[in-house]
Amino acid sequence: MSVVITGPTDIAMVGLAVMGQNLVLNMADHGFTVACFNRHVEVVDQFVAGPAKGKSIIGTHNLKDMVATLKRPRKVMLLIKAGKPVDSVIGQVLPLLEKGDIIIDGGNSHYPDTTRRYEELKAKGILFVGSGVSGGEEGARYGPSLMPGGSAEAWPEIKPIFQAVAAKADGEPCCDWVGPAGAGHYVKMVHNGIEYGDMQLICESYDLMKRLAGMTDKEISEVMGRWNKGVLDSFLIEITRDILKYDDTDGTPLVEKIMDKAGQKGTGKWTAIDALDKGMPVTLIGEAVFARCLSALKDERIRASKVLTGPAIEPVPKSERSAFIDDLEQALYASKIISYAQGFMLIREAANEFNWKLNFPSIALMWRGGCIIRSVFLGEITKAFRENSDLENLLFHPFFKSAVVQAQAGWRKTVARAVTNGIPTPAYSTALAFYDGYRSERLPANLLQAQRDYFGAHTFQILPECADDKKKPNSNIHINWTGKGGNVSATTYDA
Ligand code: NBP
Repeated sequence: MSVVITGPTDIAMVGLAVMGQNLVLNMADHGFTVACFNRHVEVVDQFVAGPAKGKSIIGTHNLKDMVATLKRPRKVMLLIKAGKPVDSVIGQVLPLLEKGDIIIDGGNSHYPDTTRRYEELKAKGILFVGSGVSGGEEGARYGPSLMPGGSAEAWPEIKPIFQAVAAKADGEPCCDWVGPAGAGHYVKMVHNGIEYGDMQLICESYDLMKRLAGMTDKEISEVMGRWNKGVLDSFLIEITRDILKYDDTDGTPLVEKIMDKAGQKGTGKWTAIDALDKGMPVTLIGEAVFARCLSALKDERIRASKVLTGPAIEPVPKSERSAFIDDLEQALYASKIISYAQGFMLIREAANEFNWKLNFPSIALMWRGGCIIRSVFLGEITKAFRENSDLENLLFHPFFKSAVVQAQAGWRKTVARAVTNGIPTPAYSTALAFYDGYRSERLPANLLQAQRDYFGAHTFQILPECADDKKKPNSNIHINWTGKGGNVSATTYDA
């Protein structure tokens, strides 16, 4: 098929798999002219002759023809497999561009790669944007959440297109400038981590209703439907409601036939690793990743289930079911607040470490619609950061503080019940442990420091009120605990 090239086009898209095709169609629907290219060019032809037919979309068979259609500054967006393909395509498109042109990577790139590409392209005068894109196929087609970051000079150029195609929440686009370098992909990474946490919390709720209250999938679906009308109103609760009432051809719930081994593509793991690297207690996402790992050990779990015993389950009587479900709703709400508080703690730490000035209210707004974690709850987070963008922690905001305090009785009852009955609730439990740790003025880390000094001479500091002439505040102190070791303290951490 011969492709007629006309122009000028507003933006070009490289990569016509599910995300690329749908975003191109979305851009065309909003009045933009789009040039597109795909490595296997038969995909271009099929797209142009199929879903793109009659729209302001131009297919090209090579990057040179594609770039030739573009208005200046040229905007070339990549929606291809993350990793080496992105570097490869950037290398191919670069000789066709000139200073001031813009390359946008909309794939799931790891943020250190985005920061590297931003620096490399900056040195060549090319503006580089790494943009998180969330919402899957439907989001791309009808309104994704877009999280762009990188060269700020590119923002005024791409803003009209990005904000037009993005999802809207309460009339506002779920897309704004995130910050420099790899900030856009960083925020997308944390979004994906939070998605892991939200999903794990919902799965734990389902497990408790099933195993403790003996509820059917349809009954649990009804609870999800009710929750979806209140503070937990969200995309993930909504799809869970629908999944649980979906019957297979034999009239039984399909979900019960699905192998209980969770897969993962790695972005939740990136968040957990990054949290460990930054020393941030993002415990809920960490537990959500580990819960998937534990589920994957299916064969071993089957063997363990035959030999390792637990308590006999004391079912929730029908007369107490309603109170049990209310407690569960409180537990889910409170745990979710903790997870988002932890996510924002991590983003704040990244901003400090990388010296990024980030727009916190906009980050919450970007997640408010279009993406997998979209929820009414994110509207409250947006409001909280709009009131005070320097908010140290979401838990200090009056709305979330009182929400957690009010929810804690049900939350504690839920976790206690799960533990007593031997039903695993890693996400609920870690959220509660974090809350209790975070609100503790004194933790047992004094003893831990003493242990470290005892066996490794790692030193400790003294509480200001206990300081004296020998143990001065802020000084690193080593004690010869046994009288046998020396008085020399360690200078490097080697535990
Ligand atoms: P895939 O991630 O499945 O990637 C397929 C695309 O990458 C095709 O266009 C393919 O071209 C192209 N590609 C590959 Br593979 N290697 C290439 C190379 N060396 N050079 C040039 N092109 C190459 O597509 P997707 O699911 O549409 O996702 C696109 C990006 O968006 C990914 O980074 C993904 O992680 C991210 N994302 C996906 C979703 C989702 O729901 N799918 C959601 C959010 C973000 P070909 O046709 O010639 O093989």
